[in-house]
Amino acid sequence: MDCKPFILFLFLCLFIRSAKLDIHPTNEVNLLDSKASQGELGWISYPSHGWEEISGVDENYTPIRTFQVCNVMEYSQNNWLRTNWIPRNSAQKIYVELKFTLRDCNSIPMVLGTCKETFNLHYLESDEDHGSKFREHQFSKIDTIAADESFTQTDLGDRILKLNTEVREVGPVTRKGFYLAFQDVGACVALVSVRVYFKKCPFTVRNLAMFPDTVPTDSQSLVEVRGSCVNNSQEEDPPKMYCSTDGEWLVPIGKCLCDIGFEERERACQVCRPGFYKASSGNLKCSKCPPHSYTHQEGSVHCSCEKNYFRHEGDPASMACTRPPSAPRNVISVINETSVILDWSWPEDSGGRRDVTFNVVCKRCWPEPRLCEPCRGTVRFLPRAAGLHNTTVTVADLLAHTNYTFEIESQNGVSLLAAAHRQYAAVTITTNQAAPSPVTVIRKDKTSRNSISLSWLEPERPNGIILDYEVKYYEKQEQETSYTILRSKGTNVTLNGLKPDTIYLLQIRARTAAGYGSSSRKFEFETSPDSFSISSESSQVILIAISSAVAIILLSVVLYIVISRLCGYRKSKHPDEKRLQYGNGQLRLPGIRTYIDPHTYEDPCQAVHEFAKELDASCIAIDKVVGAGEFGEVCSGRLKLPSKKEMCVAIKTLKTGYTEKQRRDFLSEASIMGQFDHPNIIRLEGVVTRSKPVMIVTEYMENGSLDSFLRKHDAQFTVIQLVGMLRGIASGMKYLSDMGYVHRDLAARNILVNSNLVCKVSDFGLSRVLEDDPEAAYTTRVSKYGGKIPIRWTAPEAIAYRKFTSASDAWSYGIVLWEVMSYGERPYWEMSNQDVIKAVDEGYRLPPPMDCPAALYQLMLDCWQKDRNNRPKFEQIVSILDKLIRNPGSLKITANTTSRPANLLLDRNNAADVSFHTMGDWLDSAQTLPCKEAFSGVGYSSCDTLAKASTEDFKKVGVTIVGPKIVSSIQALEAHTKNGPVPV
Ligand code: ACK
Repeated sequence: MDCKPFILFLFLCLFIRSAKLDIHPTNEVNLLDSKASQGELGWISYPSHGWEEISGVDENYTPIRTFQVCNVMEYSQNNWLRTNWIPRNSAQKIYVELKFTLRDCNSIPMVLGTCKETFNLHYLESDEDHGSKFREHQFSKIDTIAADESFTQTDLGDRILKLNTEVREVGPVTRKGFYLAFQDVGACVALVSVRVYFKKCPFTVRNLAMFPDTVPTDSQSLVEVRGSCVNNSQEEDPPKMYCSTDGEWLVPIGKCLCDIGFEERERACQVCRPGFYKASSGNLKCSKCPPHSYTHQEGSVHCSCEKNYFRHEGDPASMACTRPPSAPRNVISVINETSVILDWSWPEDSGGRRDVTFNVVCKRCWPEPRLCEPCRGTVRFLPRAAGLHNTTVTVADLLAHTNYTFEIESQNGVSLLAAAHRQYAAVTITTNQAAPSPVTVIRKDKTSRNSISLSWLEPERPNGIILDYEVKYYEKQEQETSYTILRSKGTNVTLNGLKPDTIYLLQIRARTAAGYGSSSRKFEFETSPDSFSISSESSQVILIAISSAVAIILLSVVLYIVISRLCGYRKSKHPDEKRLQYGNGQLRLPGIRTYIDPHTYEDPCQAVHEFAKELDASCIAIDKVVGAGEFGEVCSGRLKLPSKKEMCVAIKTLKTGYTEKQRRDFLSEASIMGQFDHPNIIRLEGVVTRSKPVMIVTEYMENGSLDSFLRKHDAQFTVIQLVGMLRGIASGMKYLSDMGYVHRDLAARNILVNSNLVCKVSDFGLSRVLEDDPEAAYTTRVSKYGGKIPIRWTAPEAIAYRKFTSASDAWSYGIVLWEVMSYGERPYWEMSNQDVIKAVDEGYRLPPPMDCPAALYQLMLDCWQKDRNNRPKFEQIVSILDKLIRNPGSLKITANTTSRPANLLLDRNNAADVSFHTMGDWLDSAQTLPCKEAFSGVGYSSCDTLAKASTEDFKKVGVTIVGPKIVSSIQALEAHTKNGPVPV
């Protein structure tokens, strides 16, 4: 029976189903695939009537070749089908995949007992193709192949068709190639496809390393494979993987990193795009260029800086390019004799960097012609002159009464890279007079029984011309209970009349126009013992010398009295004498310059020309009007004097149509101003009286008057800056009071501020003192000039009975202090003048401004002491403020609660106690032991919280404190600074 046709039919149906699954894994490399051959396969059949090659088509109508055999009706079947020679390639182990159908013997009618349901698979290795030579015995059997599923024919005549797939492994194979053979011993089988393959680990890229195609070994062990880095990458750890016998990659180790300028994209290292950079190797993405930098190229490792921007060598590539900082701002100087504290604000633009530092350059300057030279090495900078991280420096050991310019330069890490100009702010100061430093070197030249001759070296810093030396000495054992003082013009002296064999202690101090300096330390000297006798000759000489000296001294005294009487008479009209008479009614000490009231001149024009320079109007250019004064407009402009640099000036004009009195009054301000020479007093440049308009020309103050300046810059300054301004005002007022001048209208509106925040006292009118001031108000009391009084700024005794003194100026200073600390708030707000007078009289005082340091509020209260003798002198105010500046920590304790002061005044007795610096001080001084408990009861546990407590809070716990009668802020401050840093 021939069953071949129906077998073939089955094949086709099965192919349609199996083809869909016929996708081989990528790690299988085919050595043979019968389905891939479209022509005859050319395999050999023995005997030739056994296996038969048949053509068919698959589901795509692609021709395929199949083999079949079905000699089930005959005995002793031994049909071989041998493949062509298959090259081994690199395979070590091969896989044979067979697809076949096999007919169930039971389904074949009338078969003899020979029908089989298996066939055998064999192979033969050889190094070459043997062609058609076939020897059965050379083949080795791989396995007997049985069908998992055979097909059968049902009773109804339907056929159930099953395709079997069997895979067998063979290996290791070592020869160059091999044959496979299929032995049929009497089955009905159709070999639909034969595929021979081996497995490999295919090429792959892992961790940016490439791993080549790798054929696993036949043994069970893994093959270790070294990867090689993809282009533009470097090994970080050597990359490795293991190829398993199943053709799978296992255990990746190590990795490669993309080079700089390349990033990992799609398992490769690809170049950075323009506008991006990568500065370090690693598998990061390329980064966008940071601010102020760019790149137009691919593969950039960094970005270039834009014009005027730079990168410091230590800057990371990811940092924005930066530029040098702008100049420091708001430089203020606080002068203390021969030292100055410079304080400034951070530059507006730090250039994008945090490493801003400051250098201070000191120049000593002469005004005419303006020449400057670098300061000598004796000048000390604290903490140092260069590389300052803070915005303050103290410059010490300057020369007294000398002009200096300080340039404060800001720098950052890229300043040196920028060829730009230095960025600095300059401030010019004049040091004050200072007493000489102590004498440090004293030498004993000669000693006798009754005398000692000494000489010494001039003090290291004389700070002026030394007028004489004071030598004080006494017997050591007398402990200074009695001493002798000698004055010497030179640097040597002989002390006579001493006891023999006695120890003396001696101190010397030098005197200049600024007064005595500190005494030297005590030096010890001993006279010779009694046995050391002087010859009679020498004693005679001494006697003659002493008698002559006494005679000369007597003669000098007589001559001096006669001459001074004569001169005194002749000079009685000299202003210096008026000084003694009119210096605020006080007798001033000779040698100290004193203010002269221009009204004491019969012709006030004479006073103007004595104290003010007449300017040629052609030297003045008016630029614009900046305000209105009582007598006319106030303008800004420029003054260009021959052979001098042009300078900015303020010009006060006298409006046309003035009366003679108005002219006199207008110019009296210049007569007063012209007598002053101090860095905190507005400087008069000159007057124009010989042409019209009549003008008063002063230095120009860029920031105008202090009250409006503060209102414009509300809360923008540090406390130290405010204290620096206040210190300047106090220093100017000290100068005025030393000169015997009483201002009478000290108020923030009459203080001018320049571009360096230096404050200068201005407004020195006379009759105007109170009349042209818009704040002046009519009261029943009028000033001695018949003018009005600015009630809110004026001391009660000046309001009540016109007692204007430096002490009433100190009261006004307290109000200025309040105005400054409240950034230009109006004192007593909208209270009426009458209410202000009444409240102040009853002991009420302004409350502390918001965030006002307690020490400053205490100073205000001291200035507002009812008894004017208890108010601080301006000298003390300056020294208090200096101490605060040197010890900024003392400004941290604030006097008030957090809000702006309410429109309510404080009882002076309570208010006076806001300033205590430690809680203990305060409680102890208040002598209120029970109150300690009371406070602990309401949770006042620290000085800070206590300092913030309002008067109301104090009252709540029943504490009332009587304020000390003395100037408590000075005491409190001194007590505080004792423990604070050592003053410079
Ligand atoms: O606040 P201000 O701008 O500053 O307005 C007033 C105005 O003139 C009337 O006094 C301004 N002023 C007065 N003297 C000077 C000066 N020396 N420099 C600059 N401004 C001045 C003042």
